Amino acid sequence: MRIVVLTGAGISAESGVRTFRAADGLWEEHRLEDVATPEAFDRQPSLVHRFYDARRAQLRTVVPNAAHEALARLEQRLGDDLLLVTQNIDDLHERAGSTRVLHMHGELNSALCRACRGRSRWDGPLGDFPPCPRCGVMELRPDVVWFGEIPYGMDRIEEAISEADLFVSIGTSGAVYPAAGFVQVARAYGARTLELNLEPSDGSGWFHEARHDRATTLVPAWVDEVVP
Ligand code: BV8
Repeated sequence: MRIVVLTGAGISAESGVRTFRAADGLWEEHRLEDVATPEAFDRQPSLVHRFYDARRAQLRTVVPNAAHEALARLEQRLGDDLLLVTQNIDDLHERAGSTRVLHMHGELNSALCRACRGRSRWDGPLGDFPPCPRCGVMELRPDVVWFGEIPYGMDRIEEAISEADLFVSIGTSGAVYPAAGFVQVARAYGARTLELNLEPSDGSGWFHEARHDRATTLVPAWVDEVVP
């Protein structure tokens, strides 16, 4: 069975990584357009670096949870029949053992050079404007996909969804596109669709089946169904 899994901030919530739209969500404190757009970075690079440097530093204080671990177990059994697409920029899927992970919105532990377009592994701060390890120019930015920018890996995602038997969405509110539209694409290609989320998402009605509870409860149980 070929499966595409899409994850969002909800899968990392129980690891202590804040979500975006919850009452204590990131967007409560920061206006999206002040920290997550290329225009914001042009206007106030230090403010934007502070926002991402803090999230990058927090990564060292959190660990994967049972939902991340269950998906790593699923990959061990399905191999290339599983593609894990995540909107998350944290590294918890990889730290749980997943390898076939596509970060469509980029990664905290990566820096993108605006001069040479090179992407470099990066786990320290960027707020002190260090030189690019490749071209030496001090034009590094967080390697995340901001609003108005094209997500990574869209062709590979579209191809995997077109061949999938099952599309599963985990821990996402379905508020941000193009990720929020994947369920409709999956249905159009004839895949079965399943939502695993704490509450109904904005696109809940598009799913053949929806289960609502915490990811650490729903995901291990679902994986045990797929690969007993
Ligand atoms: C683009 C990186 C062109 C940075 C992010 C169509 C209609 C309307 C608008 C648009 C449209 N098309 C494009 C747009 C504009 C825009 C958009 O969608 N705007 C929204 C606000 C309306 N999209 C873009 O600009 C995108 N680019 O469209 O380019 C294009 C299009 C197609 C093909 C080629 C080119 C780029 C968007 C990417 C922006 N960058 N992240 C950073 O992280 O700082 S988005 C960021 O916000 C996340 O990555 C994620 O995508 C989103 C947050 O959503 P979630 O992850 O779902 O988190 P949220 O808090 O909302 O929800 C958490 C859920 O978990 C909740 O449902 C909750 O119930 C649940 N939950 C909580 N706890 C648990 C749980 N579930 C289970 N267990 C728990 N314990």
